[in-house]
Amino acid sequence: TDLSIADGAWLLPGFALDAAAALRETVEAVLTEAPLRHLHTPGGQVMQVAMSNCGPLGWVSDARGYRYQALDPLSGRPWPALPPLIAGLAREAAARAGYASFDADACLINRYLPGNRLSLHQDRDERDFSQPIVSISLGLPATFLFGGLTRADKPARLTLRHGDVLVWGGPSRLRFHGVLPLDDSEHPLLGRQRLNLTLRRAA
Ligand code: MD3
Ligand code: FE
Repeated sequence: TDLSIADGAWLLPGFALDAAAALRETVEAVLTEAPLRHLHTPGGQVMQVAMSNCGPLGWVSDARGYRYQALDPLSGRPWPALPPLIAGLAREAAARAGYASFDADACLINRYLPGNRLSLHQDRDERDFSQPIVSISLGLPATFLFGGLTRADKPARLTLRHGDVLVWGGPSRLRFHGVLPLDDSEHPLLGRQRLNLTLRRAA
């Protein structure tokens, strides 16, 4: 059963469960072409969460700032193609949450190891904030924080489990959000990690 998290934001518990094993293999194949790496923030910090991308555009961060680009800076080649399995699942999830015809052009892959966190931030590097963001969680559970439209709004907590899908759109698209440090345990399919796929319309 779908849960309304906030205005325009939906949790679809277990929406990706049936596809999880195929998703894991698909992501592994992407990561052999575009390995996970620790990006640097414009402020000079190294991000705990390791990242890669697939699709026409990939999100990167370095001393010059945050942006989407067509080429993987590690290889100089285009990011791996967006696998139809991932694009299709994101489109179905968005439709279920009321966002018809979601057409992602960017898939960010986030890998959390025990202890890794993602500090509170907004996603605002995309061109069109009327397009939702779809996030697919695999592996170890994480405590997700979602705040309001200003950093000062005290965030609420939500556990994201293996196979859960979140859709953020409408008035919630620019909410502050983050992830608490990952607890150490073992997931039967993913081992000691959490993978998050975040699908966006960047351009
Ligand atoms: C709420 N990733 O990649 S996904 C990110 O679990 C990011 O890896 C987290 O935040 C993760 O930018 C959270 C859920 C999510 C993604 C985008 C959002 C929630 C959001 C954009 C607006 C509001
Ligand atoms: Fe985010």
